[in-house]
Amino acid sequence: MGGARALLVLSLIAFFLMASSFATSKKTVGIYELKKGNFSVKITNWGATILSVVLPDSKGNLADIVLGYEGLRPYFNETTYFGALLGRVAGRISGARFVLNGIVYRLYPNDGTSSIHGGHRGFSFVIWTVKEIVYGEFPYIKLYYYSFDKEQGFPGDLDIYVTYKISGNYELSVTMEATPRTKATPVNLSHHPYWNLGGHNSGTILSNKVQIFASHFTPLNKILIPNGTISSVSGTPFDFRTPHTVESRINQVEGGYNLYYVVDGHGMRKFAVVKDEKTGRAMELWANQPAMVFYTSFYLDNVKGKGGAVYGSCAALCLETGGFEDSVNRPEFPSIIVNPAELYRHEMLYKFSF
Ligand SMILES: *[C@@H]1O[C@H](CO)[C@@H](O)[C@H](O)[C@H]1NC(C)=O
Ligand SMILES: *[C@@H]1O[C@H](CO)[C@@H](O)[C@H](O)[C@H]1NC(C)=O
Ligand SMILES: *[C@@H]1O[C@H](CO)[C@@H](O)[C@H](O)[C@H]1NC(C)=O
Ligand SMILES: CC(=O)N[C@H]1CO[C@H](CO)[C@@H](O)[C@@H]1O
Repeated sequence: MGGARALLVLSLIAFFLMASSFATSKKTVGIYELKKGNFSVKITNWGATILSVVLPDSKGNLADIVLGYEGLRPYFNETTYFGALLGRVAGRISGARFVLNGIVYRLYPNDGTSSIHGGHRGFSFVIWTVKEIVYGEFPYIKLYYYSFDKEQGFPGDLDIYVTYKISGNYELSVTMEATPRTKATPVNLSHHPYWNLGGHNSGTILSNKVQIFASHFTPLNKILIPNGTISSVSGTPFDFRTPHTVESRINQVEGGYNLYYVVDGHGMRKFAVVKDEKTGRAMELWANQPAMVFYTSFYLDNVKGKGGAVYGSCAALCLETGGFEDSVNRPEFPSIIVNPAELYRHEMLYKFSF
C-alpha cells in the first residue's frame, strides 16, 4: 500500500449479515478515499455508494457537495438512495413483471405496483468486493458484485464491475460494466448522487443554473411510468437547452422536476451543465446512454444527514443517466436486454470547475 497513498482505507467495520438470503457469509464494509490535490471522493463498498465529494469554490473554500448520511448504518436500510449505484434495472418496471423469451419474470413491487431500482434488495443494498485499488496520479477503485440467477426475480447470473476514477483535475469517471453468464437479462445500471454544488448543507438548489442537451422527454403517467409518447421540450418548462435557473419555471411543474429526457446525439457526449453562481462551482456531466432523469428532490422531507445537516425539499438535484424507463414492457423503446457473454458498458464523467 505504499506510494502516494491517494487512496486510504479510512475505516473498516466487520459486518455480520443477518439476512437469511445472504446465508452465513461474513464480509467487510469499508470506506475508501480517492484523492488528488484538493479533490476528494469517498466511496463505500456497501452498495458501491458515493459518500462525499469535496472540492474548493472560487474563493478556495472546500465543501462536500453530495448529500449523505452520518456514518454508514443509515445506508443499510434507508431508501432515499443517497449516492447509490442502482441495478439490476434502475428506474421503474410497471406491474413488477416482464416477459423475456416466453418466460414471465416477477419482481418485488417496492413502489406501489411497480418495481423500482432493482427491487427491495437491489445493488444499492449489497456488499461489493473491492477488486482493485490503485494509488498515484489517477487513483481508482474497482468494485465487483456477483448477482445470482433469480436474485430479486431477475434471470441469470450476472458479473458486475463499477470503477470510480479521478481521471483528471477535478474529474470523476464512473464506469459500469456487466456481463450475463448464461441467460439473457435486462440490465441498466445508474448512479444516484444528490448534488448541491453550494455544499450539501447550503439550502436549496433552486438558484442553480441548469442546461440539459435534450430536445425530447417522455411524459409520465400518474404512477410515473412513461405514457408511450415522446414529446418535444419546445415551449414547455422542461426546455433546458439554454441555461435556466431551476426556480424560473418550477412552479409550473407539479412536484418539481422528475422526468426522463431523451438526450440528443449518440455515444459519449455532454448531457448537462449545472452552475451554482454563489460559489462559482460548476459540474458538467457526460455519458454514453440514451436518456437521463432530472430530479429536483421535491419530496426530501427533513432527512437527517451528515454532520447534523437536515435536508429539506429541493436540497439537491439528481442527474441519473441510463436507458428508458420501463423499456422491458415497451417494445417501442430501445431494448435493455443483454445476452450471455455480451458486455453492457455505461460510462459517466463528471467535470467540476470553480
Ligand atoms: C488547496 O487549497 C488550498 C486552500 O484553498 C490552496 O492553498 C492550495 O493551493 C490548493 N491546492 C491545490 C493542489 O489546488
Ligand atoms: C432503519 O433502521 C433504524 C435502526 O434499526 C431504524 O430506527 C429506522 O427507522 C430504519 N429506517 C427505515 C427507513 O426503515
Ligand atoms: C402522454 O402525456 C402527454 C402530456 O400530458 C400527452 O400530450 C400525450 O397525449 C399522452 N400520450 C398518451 C399516449 O397518452
Ligand atoms: C447494454 C444495453 O442493453 N444497454 C441499454 C440500456 O438501455 C438503453 C435504452 O433502452 C439502450 O439503448 C442500451 O443499449
